[in-house]
Amino acid sequence: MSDTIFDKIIDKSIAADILYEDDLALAFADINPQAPVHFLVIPKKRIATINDISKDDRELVGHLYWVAAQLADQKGFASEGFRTVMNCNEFGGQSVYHIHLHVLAGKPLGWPPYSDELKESLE
Ligand code: DGP
Repeated sequence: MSDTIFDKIIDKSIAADILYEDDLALAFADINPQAPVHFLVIPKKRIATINDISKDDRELVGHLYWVAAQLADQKGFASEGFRTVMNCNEFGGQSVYHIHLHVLAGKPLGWPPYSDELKESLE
């Protein structure tokens, strides 16, 4: 599996606004925010897609949610609420092939992603 831009963020060869780091995970602000608060939580281990998560990775993936919840609490939007999304492959809208949990907050968010409007535009 080839390197992605996130490997460069992990090894600090390119800059990011880092919000949290430990041995297993890193959280940083998304470069193209889709909500007032938008950051990504990624494992340091390179896993390309959700489809590549192994049985041994289950705890690591759970850890990403724990990091998201810690930051939500620390930044004061936990009780208001937020959205976590992990896109997978083309139809899921994945563009960086290193799994990442999007954390979006700060305003009420729309749902569902496959709206009637979108359905009509794709027909
Ligand atoms: P996805 O489409 O689910 O694969 O989301 C990839 C996200 O990664 C997208 O919201 C933008 C973000 N992103 C891509 N390149 C960079 C970068 O160089 N720095 C930061 N901070 N975010 C990036």
